[in-house]
Amino acid sequence: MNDTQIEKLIQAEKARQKKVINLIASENYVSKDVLMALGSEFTNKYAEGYAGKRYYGGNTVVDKIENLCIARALKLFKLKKEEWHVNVQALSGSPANLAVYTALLPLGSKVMGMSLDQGGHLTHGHKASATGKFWMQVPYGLSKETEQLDYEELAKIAKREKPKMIIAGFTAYARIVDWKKFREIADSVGAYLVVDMSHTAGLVAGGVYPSPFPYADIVTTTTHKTLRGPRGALIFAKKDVRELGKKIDKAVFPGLQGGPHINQIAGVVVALKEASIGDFKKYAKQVVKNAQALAGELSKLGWRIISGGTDSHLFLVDVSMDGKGMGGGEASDRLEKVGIIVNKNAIPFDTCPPTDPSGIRLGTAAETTRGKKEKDFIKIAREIDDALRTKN
Ligand code: DSN
Repeated sequence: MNDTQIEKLIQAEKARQKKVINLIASENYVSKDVLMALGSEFTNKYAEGYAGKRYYGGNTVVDKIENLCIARALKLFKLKKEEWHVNVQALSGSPANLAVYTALLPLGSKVMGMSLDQGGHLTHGHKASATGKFWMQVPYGLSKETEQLDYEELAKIAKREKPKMIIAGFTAYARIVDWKKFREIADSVGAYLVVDMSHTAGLVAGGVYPSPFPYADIVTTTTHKTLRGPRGALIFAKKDVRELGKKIDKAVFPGLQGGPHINQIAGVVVALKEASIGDFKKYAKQVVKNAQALAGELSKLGWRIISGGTDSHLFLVDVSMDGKGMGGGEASDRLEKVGIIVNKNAIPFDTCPPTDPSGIRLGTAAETTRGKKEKDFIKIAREIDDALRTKN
C-alpha cells in the first residue's frame, strides 16, 4: 500500500482485533472471501436503479451480482420467489428500517415499538431517531417480574392505541420471541407486522432460532451480526395485492438513497453462501451453547443475568449489584483493560441514565467464529468476574 499511514492503521486494527476477546453482541469476523469482495472493483461502479432498470450504463455484471444476492437470500431463509420480494440495497440496518416506515406509513402514524431502554432499537420509534420524529412511537416493554415479553400486555396496548405498524425483533433481548403471538396482536388491530431480525438472522439461518417469515409482512435484517457478512441490510417483503415490495424498492431508491454500494452487496452474496453450508448450522448451535455457558458461569459467580438466562447469542448482566457494584461504563472500561471488549447497556427498568447504565451486554457470535467452545467461555466468565471484582 502506498499510503503508509493508513497501512499502519490497518495493521494496528488487525493486531487489536487479534489480541482482544470480542464480546460485542453485534460484531463478528468475516471471511477472507467477504473481505475480498468488499475490496473489489465493484466499489468503482454506480448502479442507481434496479437490475435491468439502471440509470447508468455498464451494469451487466452488477445486475448479476444483485440478482444473485436476492436468489441466495431467498434460498438461505427457505423462501419462494413467488411469495417474497427482497431489496438488497439499503446501506445498513437503520436506513433499511427507515425505508420501511417511508414505504408503508403516512407521516405521523402510530408505530408500536419496544422502548430502547427495554431492549428495542433507536429505529423502532425512539424520539432521538428520525423514526420517532416523523412517526409516533407507542412504546412497549417487558414484564417487570420476568424481564420477558408479556404478550397479554402487548395486546392491551395495541387495542388501546391502534398502531398502523408493530415492530418486533430487538437488540438486547435474550429470549425466543413468539412471532405467532405478534402476528395475532397485529391482526387484532389491522397493523403491519415488521420483524427486525438483525441480531438473530444468523441463528434463524442456522435453524437454532424460530423463523419470523411465516408470520411477518416485512422482515429487515443487517448482514453483519450473527449472519457474519459485511455491513449491509436486506429487506424482505411479502408478495401480495398490497405490493409491499414495490413500495419498499421506491422508498430505498429514489426515496432515501442514490447508488447502492455494489462491493458491499458482493460481500453479502459471499456471506449468504457461507451461511447456507453445513458448517454454519454447527456454528449457530455453538453460538447459543456458548452464550448459555457464559451466562450460566457468570450467574454461578453471583452476577444477575437479566431474565435469568439466554436462548440466543446475547444477554445482559446487571453490574450494579443493588448499589454495591458499578455502572456499565466502569465495567466496560475495566474489562477493556484486561482485553475483553463489551458494551455498556441499559437493563430493563434501569434507574441509571443511558450514559452510565446499570448493565453490560455480552454476545458470543464473534468469539465462536474464532473456534471457542463452552469451556473457553467458562474461562472468560471467570476472567470477567475477576476484572469486575478487583479494585484497580
Ligand atoms: N448497534 C447495533 C447493536 O449493537 O445492536 C444496533 O444498531
